[in-house]
Amino acid sequence: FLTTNNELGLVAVGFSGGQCKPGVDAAPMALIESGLVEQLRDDLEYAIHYDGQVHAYTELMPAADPDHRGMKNPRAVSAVTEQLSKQVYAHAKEGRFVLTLGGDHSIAIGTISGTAKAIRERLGPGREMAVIWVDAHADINTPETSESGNIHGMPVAFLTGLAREKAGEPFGWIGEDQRVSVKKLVYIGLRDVDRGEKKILREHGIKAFSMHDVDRHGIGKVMDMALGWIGRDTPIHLSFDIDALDPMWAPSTGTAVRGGLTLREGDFIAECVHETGSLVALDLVEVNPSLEEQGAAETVRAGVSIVRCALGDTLL
Ligand code: HAR
Ligand code: MN
Ligand code: MN
Ligand code: MN
Repeated sequence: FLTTNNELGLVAVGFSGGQCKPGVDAAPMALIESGLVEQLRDDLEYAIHYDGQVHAYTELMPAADPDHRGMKNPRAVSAVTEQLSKQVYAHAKEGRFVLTLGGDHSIAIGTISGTAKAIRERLGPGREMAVIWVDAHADINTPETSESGNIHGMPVAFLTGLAREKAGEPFGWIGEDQRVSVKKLVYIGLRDVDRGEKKILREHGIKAFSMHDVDRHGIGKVMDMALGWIGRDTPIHLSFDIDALDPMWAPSTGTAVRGGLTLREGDFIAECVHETGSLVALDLVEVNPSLEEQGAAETVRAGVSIVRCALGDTLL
């Protein structure tokens, strides 16, 4: 209802500065080389708007980037996500579905801020989109609760306003119209949540379905509950971290955690969100083809499968 028919904006983000392991920047090219764009165009019949580039944003890299509030590469991540936010906003404003291929999960600061602003403008006052965050991790550390200083563990804190910066500081560009409220956020797949993050989730009453919930209820019931929490006719931005999947299906990722979703459970989540008709954007992040190289092709294949399912591929 909010995306015009089968128009898709694709943004390829080769950025790894939200964490310390090189290689996650190569994921967009690996996904594209595996035929993702042709599949979306030919099998799923999307009209694809793509500038043909994997953006590395090298022109935005600061000469010096000392730690700020304990964050590593704060200016680089801030500059990249600010630019990405504008790119995603431009697609979303045209009513296109926005597919962003990362990159580490810090890039969600750019993608979600971009769609949040565009969707707010389209919906009018008092209404906002929801975010479904599928991940082994909650990525809701503030700079102060983070033990690693890696910004890919903090995007949700900046997007919800739990972490804030003054204008001129890194991430000071994030405005109120680019944020999402904690009540519109739902997690699925959590199993490696830091102590400070658990406190944040509890104190703000954030809806979260851990692997324990998936085990207890099954993924079908979990999706009913997740989508029920969001409610009908609410635009949804799906941010899918490949490490939500068990390392058996997605070994090539920077912070793999055992005990995750099966590939079918991941695909099922994507299928259910597609079926709502309310999905407006998808991020696929944290595929790192240079890690566990024997599993790289399989990890890329899993990523392609998630994207296809979210974009309407069906089994029958
Ligand atoms: N919670 C840890 C931290 O903040 C690990 C975060 C890992 N994050 C990702 N994205 N791989 O989900 O450093
Ligand atoms: Mn993540
Ligand atoms: Mn993760
Ligand atoms: Mn469909």
